[in-house]
Amino acid sequence: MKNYLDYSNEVRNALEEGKPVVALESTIISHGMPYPKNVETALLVERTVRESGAVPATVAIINGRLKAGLSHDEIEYFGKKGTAITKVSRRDIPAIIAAGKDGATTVAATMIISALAKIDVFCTGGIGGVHRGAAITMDISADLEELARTPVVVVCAGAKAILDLQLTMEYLETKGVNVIGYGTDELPAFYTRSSGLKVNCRMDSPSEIAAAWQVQKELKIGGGLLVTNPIPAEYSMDPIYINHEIDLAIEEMKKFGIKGKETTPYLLEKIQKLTAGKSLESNIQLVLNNARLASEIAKNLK
Ligand code: PSU
Ligand code: MN
Repeated sequence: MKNYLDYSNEVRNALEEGKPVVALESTIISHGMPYPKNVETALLVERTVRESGAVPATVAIINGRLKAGLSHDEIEYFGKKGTAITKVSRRDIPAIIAAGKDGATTVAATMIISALAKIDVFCTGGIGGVHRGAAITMDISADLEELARTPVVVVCAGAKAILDLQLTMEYLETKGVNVIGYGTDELPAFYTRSSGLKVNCRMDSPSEIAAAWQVQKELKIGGGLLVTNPIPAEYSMDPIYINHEIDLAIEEMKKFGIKGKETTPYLLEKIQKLTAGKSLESNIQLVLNNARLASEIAKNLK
């Protein structure tokens, strides 16, 4: 892997010493939040991981090199360039490396690089999933397929209602992905704590999650593990309000004929505008909350 992957000194030392490490993605920086909040948030998430007793490894591709651990300047660069940096999922990795380009890694791509870097736990905000209307569009995020095949624990706040959450759960069931609700029986819906859908399995402590992960690895069951962590109640949004804004954003998207990999970034930006930044504040808080849980899970791994 030396031919493709660079560790930051902090991440390399942590892994060599067997310290807990938490991977973080970079599409959320370049395509998921506006500048400069994206940079502030990325640095705050790193700080939260450190304060929780783990080492953060923000993952990206720079000049064709896979990176586990970015400097503050590199995070600033990804935030400032924003959507000018290519959004990189599984299919994009080889060509971006071969061309020596930069890439902001999605959940799928960050899982692949985390697994190569021997990092077991990855913290994000929301995963991609089955989009509404997928029966016609076939728009299903590569994140789901990655959860089916790549051995990483992904901590998220569920998925946004821009997706069809029921179909997303069905897809994960078919693919054999365990969806854990942390302290809840219900799948959290990102901005809100509940969706009306049941998770596969409820767990109330990081040690339970770590133990289940250890068994999954030892039995070589394969694939990842999805941990869904509800947004703290004080930051959760009114479901009627936010779902209305999401519906408006989807209408706009259809009107402008937005498709493919542009869909998710378009909807994220539109929702932030429609809610005058309120959804962004919730988004930031739920990521910090996930960073704390991911760190605790990493600390419980042997
Ligand atoms: N959902 C969010 N914020 C995000 C994303 C999803 O609430 O930033 C990003 C993640 O990087 C995720 C990607 O992996 O969007 C999914 O994109 P797509 O739907 O094109 O697979
Ligand atoms: Mn898609």
